Formats: sequence, structure tokens, C-alpha cells
Amino acid sequence: MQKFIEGLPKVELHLHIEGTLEPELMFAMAERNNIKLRYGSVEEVRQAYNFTDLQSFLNIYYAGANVLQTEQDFYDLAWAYFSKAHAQNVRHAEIFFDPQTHTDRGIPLETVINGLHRAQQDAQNKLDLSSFLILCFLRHLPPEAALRILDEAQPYKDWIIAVGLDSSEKDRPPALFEEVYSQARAQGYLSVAHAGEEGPAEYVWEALKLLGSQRIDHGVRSVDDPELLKYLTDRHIPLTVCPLSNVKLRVFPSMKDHNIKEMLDMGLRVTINSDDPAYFGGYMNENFIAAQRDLGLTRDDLYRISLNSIEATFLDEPHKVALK
Ligand code: ES4
Ligand code: ZN
Repeated sequence: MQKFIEGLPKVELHLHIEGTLEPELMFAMAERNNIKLRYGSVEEVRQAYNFTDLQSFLNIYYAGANVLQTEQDFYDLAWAYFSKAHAQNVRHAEIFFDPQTHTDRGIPLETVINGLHRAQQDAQNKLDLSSFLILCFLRHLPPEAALRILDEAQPYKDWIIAVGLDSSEKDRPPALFEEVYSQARAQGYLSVAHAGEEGPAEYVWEALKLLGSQRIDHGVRSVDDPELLKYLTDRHIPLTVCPLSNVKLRVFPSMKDHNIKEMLDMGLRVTINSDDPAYFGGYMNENFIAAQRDLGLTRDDLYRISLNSIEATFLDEPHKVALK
């Protein structure tokens, strides 16, 4: 089974590029940028990754992102990710980045995007790995801040396929971001949103109805609402599920309790993704392997998930066909 999973052509649809920062690279960047880390060693860093919920993770994730300073840092971060993804037979990736995490500490948006974009070009040319960028608004910050970053991103619009919504979900309903999504869609961006990870099924409805979200990131709480399940199934709306993340952040007590197999069997367009692989213990193969082992996914299930991912991409039809 492991060989089958490793050989399966894969597509990554839920990946935060800042969440691919491995402790080794964090240390290298801290050193070259003269930044003091509060950890003495790579082992100490990994020991700090014992999260109890989304917020306890986000605190450490935002602290880690501080070492990213120069265009080369963003290039190196993304190139390291693309190399790993390529080694795991990932053929296409639609990756999130959090511009506000960087602009709020004085790093120009230009620095962030130029570095990421150059790595994307190299991944395409040297690894035959295609990718799109998704600009995420931080939902713990005011909607006005999201509007400002959308304006700032105007010059780079052609390098960004969609907008997304991430960070702390509890008490931050999608409804708060209706205006910025409306403006983004008017500018030609596609849209996705995190919903139903720690938040309720109601937030999934809001993401769909108020934000026009074309995929739901996580969405595992949708099972609490039968009407929502029917809506998602009838319209083939993809859910980008992240098994190892969900267990690490205690959305489910263990992998055996995860509902991805149940949702797959209900006919939902579920996909498997890695979220923040440097923090949650694995990239695509590790996510597939853990879910397969503990939930008894069959080869047909895995094949279905892989096809679901291709259908769920923002690629045009000929490029989807080319991935199959
Ligand atoms: C995230 Cl797991 C998760 N949920 C929400 N926002 C995020 N940003 C990075 N990882
Ligand atoms: Zn996420």
C-alpha cells in the first residue's frame, strides 16, 4: 500500500507555504538574518510543536515566520517545498500565503511575492511541477485590513489565482469578510475559505453563500448538518481535508476517529492535503499513509481521492486531463 501511495500522482490543494518552514531552514535563516530564536536547537523546536488546538499552533507558526526577511528567504522556502513535493510525486500545487503576516512586520508585499513567484517558475521549468498562489486574508484581523491588502495586491493580480481565508476560526464568521470577497471576485479572483475546522457547519454555509467559496478548506464539521451535506454533494463542492493536521490540532482525538472515509462514502468530493507539513508531521505521502492505515482506505478510495483532487483544481480542462 505504501508503494501504491508513493506512486500515486498527487495534487496539493491545501498548503500554507509558511507552514513548510522546517526547523533546519528556520535556524539557517535566523542566523543569516541576525534574528534570535527562542529555541537553542532543532530538537527544542520540534519539542515545542505539541499543540492542543488551532490557536496554540498559530502562535508558534507566526513566531516562526519572523525569520523570513528577504526575497531569497521566500524563494528558498518555496523551493524547498517544491523539491519535497516533487519527490513525493506531487504534480500540481495550489498554495496559500499569508501576506499580512509579513507586511505587518515591515516586509514589503513585493519581497514576498517575487520570491514565491520565482520559485514557482523554477518548479515549473526544472521539476515539471505547476502551481498557483492563493492569497489568504487573516481572519483574526479586521476586515478593513483584508481590504487594504487586496488593494496592495493589485499589481500582482496576474500571479494570484484566488483569495482564501485562514487563521483563528472561532468567533470569526466568514460573514465578516463578505465585502472583501465581493471586491476580490469583481477583480477576477477565484475564492476558497477555511471553514468547519474548529468552527461550526454554519460557517461552511456562510463561506459558500456569502463569500462564493468554490472549495471549502477542511469542512469536516459539515457532517453535523445533513442539508449542508446534500448541498455539497449535489454541487460537487470540494473539501480540502488535512488528516494529520486535524489530529495534531485535536479536531479529532485520533486518526481512527477521522471522518474522511465516511464523507468519501457519502459521495462528497473530499481530497487529502498536508496543511502545514513542517508542523504536523508530514507531507502528502505521510497524510495518505496515516489515513489509509487507520481508516482502512482501499486502493479504489485512494484513486477516487486522487481524481477528486484533479477535479477540484483551478486548472482548465486540458490541464486536468493531462494530470489523469
Ligand atoms: C492553518 Cl490548520 C490552519 N487553520 C487555519 N489557518 C491556518 N493557517 C495555517 N494553518
Ligand atoms: Zn489550512
